[in-house]
Amino acid sequence: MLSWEQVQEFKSRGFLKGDVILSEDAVDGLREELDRVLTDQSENKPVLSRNLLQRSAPMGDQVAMEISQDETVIQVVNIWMASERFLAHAAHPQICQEVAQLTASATLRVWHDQVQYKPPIIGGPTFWHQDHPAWPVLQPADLVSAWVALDDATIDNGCMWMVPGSHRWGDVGQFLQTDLETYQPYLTDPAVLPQGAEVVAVPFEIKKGQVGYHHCLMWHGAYPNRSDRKRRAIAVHYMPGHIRYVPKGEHVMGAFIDVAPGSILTGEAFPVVYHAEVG
Ligand SMILES: O=C(O)CCC(=O)C(=O)O
Repeated sequence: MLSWEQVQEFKSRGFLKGDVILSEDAVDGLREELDRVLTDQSENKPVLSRNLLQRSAPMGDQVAMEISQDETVIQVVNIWMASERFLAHAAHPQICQEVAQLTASATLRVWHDQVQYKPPIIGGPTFWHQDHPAWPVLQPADLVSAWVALDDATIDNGCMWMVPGSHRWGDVGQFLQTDLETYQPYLTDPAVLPQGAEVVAVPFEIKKGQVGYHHCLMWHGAYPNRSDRKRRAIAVHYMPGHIRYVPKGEHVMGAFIDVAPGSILTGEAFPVVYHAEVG
């Protein structure tokens, strides 16, 4: 359970470090499951498993050309569909209770999960982005993600970086740009930012088994991994109970949506992982 001060910190900064919530054994169990899925040994399959850096969007051709062929960020979307252990992780009682506090919601559904694995030396960057503009089918922008490290995530192996307060600037309506020398974010047209907004990124180092929370409008990105250590993590993107489906844009999870436009986004592919009895 989060304290009142922690909830206020999240509201103001848009991200928050939580507890170490997974034991060594639990982390080992998830790592084994990840290996099983990545080596195609699981009976059921995730929705996607790919090297994120082998596609051009949303990086743009220019950036794609400047990224070396070897750079790799393995992304596995909805590993919970391939692994009971990852499904149980998505329903982790402490994480769900804390996300329920951060979203002020009595119900949570999983929008989707994703592993991001940056291998040693060749692990590529995470380009600066906001999550919600990539999820146009969901309204309003009230989702919160729980990112749990499966290795210590530090600056040298590509921990995420955050821009404090940026979730309060809304959807900035353009791709965030990544400076490929400094891996810091910038905007092509900074005039869209509210007066006084300062783009200052800070590292968000997370210990193995620890959880970090971020709001779906938070500006975030990560350096490449040039260390000799892996950087594996599982993020679960949680929908509070009031999130509705809006038929707009495209997303890989779109194929799983079968509710009418304007309805609460329910369905087997979006399991309820938390429900508090109110009253
Ligand atoms: O793991 C990363 O480097 C990026 C993850 C991310 O963008 C997210 O969880 O929203």
